[in-house]
Amino acid sequence: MERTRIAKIVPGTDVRISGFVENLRNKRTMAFIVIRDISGKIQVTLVKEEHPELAEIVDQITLDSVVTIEGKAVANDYVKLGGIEILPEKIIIESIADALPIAPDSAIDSRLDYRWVDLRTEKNTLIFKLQTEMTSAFRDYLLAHDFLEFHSPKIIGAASESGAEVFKLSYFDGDAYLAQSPQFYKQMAMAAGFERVFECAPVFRAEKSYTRKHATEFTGFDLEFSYINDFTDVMALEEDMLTYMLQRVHDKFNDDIVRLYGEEYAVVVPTRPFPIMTVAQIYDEIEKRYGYTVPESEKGDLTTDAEHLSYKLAKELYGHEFMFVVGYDGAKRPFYHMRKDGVPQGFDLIWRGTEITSGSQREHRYKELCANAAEKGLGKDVQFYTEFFRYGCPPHGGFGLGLDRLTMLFLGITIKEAEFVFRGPDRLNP
Ligand code: AMO
Repeated sequence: MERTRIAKIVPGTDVRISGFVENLRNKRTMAFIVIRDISGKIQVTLVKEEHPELAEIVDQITLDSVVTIEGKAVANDYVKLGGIEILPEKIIIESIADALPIAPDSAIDSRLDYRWVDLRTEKNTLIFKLQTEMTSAFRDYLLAHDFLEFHSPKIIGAASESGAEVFKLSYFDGDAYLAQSPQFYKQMAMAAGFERVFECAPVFRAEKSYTRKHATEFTGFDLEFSYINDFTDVMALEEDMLTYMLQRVHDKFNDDIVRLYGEEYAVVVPTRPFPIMTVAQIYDEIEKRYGYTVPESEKGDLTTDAEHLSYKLAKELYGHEFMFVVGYDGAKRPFYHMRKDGVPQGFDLIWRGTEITSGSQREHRYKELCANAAEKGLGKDVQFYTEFFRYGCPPHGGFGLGLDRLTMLFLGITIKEAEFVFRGPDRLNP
């Protein structure tokens, strides 16, 4: 007999199910076992007198053991779980579980030590169901807009963002680095005439940050496209893509999110256009409204506190969860951003008070790009990259979206919980 997923069980049929033992009440005359698979839970009801051989098997079962059960699915209004139960004819123990080392309310680091056990709950599997819907919505959107999905190398010969935050590894007789971004390769694809590309892949940052939003390895959703007029085209595409994704997540998962994470995380499908403010305007407003004064040295960039306050501001001024931020100081932005009158032609996008994206129009003119690099003291290191712009390259722009950040903001969790397996300065296992 073929296995049926629990959510697909129809009363009145013979079924074979497999899953973890979620709950077990082993009484003198009856046994009630709740079985859980990824799709749902169901009760198995054993009348011991009718099947003494099965009663002996049930005596051996522990919580979280994996079992396969064959029997008849019957409707029963007294059964709380969906009004269906299974009357077993066969029980196979696939794997016996020891007592679990953690509980859902254990400290996060213990939970991460036993991440595979931690992930068994409905609440935690929702994180990854949601992530699947997000990436498939992005893919569907971009494929419908003529993007190619490409895969850029993660072992590279030079730093791709900033030299300070790069992991160095030994590579035969020399050194190599783990890619901090597909940035240079997205742009290489523009020079190759691909016009529109995206990638969903690991990104590595050697940052010793212990915050709720930093990881040393995360998943980047990156894209780049050609023949833009200016960076507002890039913002418009991101706005459209995110709205499409949020609508899909809303339609499929809003009820589950509210039930498992709370009403405050209800999915809000945004109105368009998203609000846009300059860094200076945000500082002005949050000083006036909330008494926040930015330290002089941080003025051209948003501090983490200002980022949080910008959420309050976006809600007060625009009734919105998103805020595009523009007008950063050139000194605070990467050399590959195009500049107009010294102002970088780029933006960050903040959602619920946390940065989820950086993007810009890129400098595609060889001479100007080399000058920008030289100004930042980058010469030889980025020569392989500046070469991409010597033999013709369309004007282009793009952005990078942190998938783990998006996930954590959806559910109000930290990045440690939003990643399947978190990587941070003190965590390399499991
Ligand atoms: P940036 O460095 O801002 O831009 O990264 C893009 C997005 O990636 C996410 N992110 C992180 N997520 C978890 N842990 C981290 N340590 C971390 N660092 C960044 C954030 C961020 O907005 N090349 C540019 C993108 C571009 O211009 O296309 C870049 O990498 O969500």
